Amino acid sequence: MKVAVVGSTGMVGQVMLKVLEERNFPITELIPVASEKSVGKKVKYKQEEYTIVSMNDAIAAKPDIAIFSAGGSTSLEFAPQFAEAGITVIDNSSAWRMDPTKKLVVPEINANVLTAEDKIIANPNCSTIQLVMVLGPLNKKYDLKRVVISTYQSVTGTGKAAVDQLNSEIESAVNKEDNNVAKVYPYQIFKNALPHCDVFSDDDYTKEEIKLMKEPKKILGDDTFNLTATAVRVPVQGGHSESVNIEFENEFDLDEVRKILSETPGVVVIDDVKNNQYPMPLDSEGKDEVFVGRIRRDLSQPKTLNLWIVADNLRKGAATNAVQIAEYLVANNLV
Ligand code: 2RA
Repeated sequence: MKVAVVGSTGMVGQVMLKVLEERNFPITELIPVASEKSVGKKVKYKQEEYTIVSMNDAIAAKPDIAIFSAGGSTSLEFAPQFAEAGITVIDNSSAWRMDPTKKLVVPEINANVLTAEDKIIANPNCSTIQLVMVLGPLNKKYDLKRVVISTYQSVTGTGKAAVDQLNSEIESAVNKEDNNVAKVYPYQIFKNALPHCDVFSDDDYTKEEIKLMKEPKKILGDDTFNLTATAVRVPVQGGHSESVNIEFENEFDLDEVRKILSETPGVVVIDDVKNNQYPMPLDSEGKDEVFVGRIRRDLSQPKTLNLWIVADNLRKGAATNAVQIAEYLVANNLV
């Protein structure tokens, strides 16, 4: 397989290269792509250096698959050009996710919707991916009625500059000097929590919250339940955490819920509060699983469950999910 990684110098792009290597994806030729200013620079893959090429040179090289993590505007401009050239695009930006002609895929949940005709495939938002990995199997069994999500999102979701802001603020606090670091967020993030992930829309929800309220319905192929979300940025780097309250149409049994989730590929249940065992971002960093714990009945109303979901937003929340889509395409001769 000739594979292009578009946005290969970014945080997610670098993790994509790492995941492709770890999973030994059948690459015969790697084509790293980045913005004009990076053309000619090198990226490492399997202990070898590869020279970054331009978008047009990547199209001309005619890879079989192009995995994009280069932002929405770049994807809107170039994904159709790659697709036009017969290249299958897996895009990590939000550009195509809610486009009715494009598939939005978490392989463990809805890979079966993919066909050879899908030339631009959307990778869901990181906080959506870990949520639907849990909602999917529970919806099948108990039928979702309403979901309330509060997220606690890693600064890695914003990018390298945000990680630099957090680390610099920590350094300033330790050294007791203000090093005037460039601020990505409107406020200090160290020792803080910002209820502000992405930009605010006219209805006073952020775009991140709207993604969490819309994308799960498309992935699950089910418009019969409702969601509401509050997305919060916290000074964490290992992954996104989500407190989720789920009301079902039907009654459930807690032991059966734990069994269903334990048997779901890609999900790991860590739920032993008597021994302080529950998922944490510090433990999820660098892993591909979605971790679930604090599973308990909501005592305030029937047929309602509380739980806690944690995953590395750069891996299962982005790079690994995209690579798993590519693996499915190859395994099913769809590319
Ligand atoms: C965030 N989910 O965490 C968004 C984009 N990665 O900022």
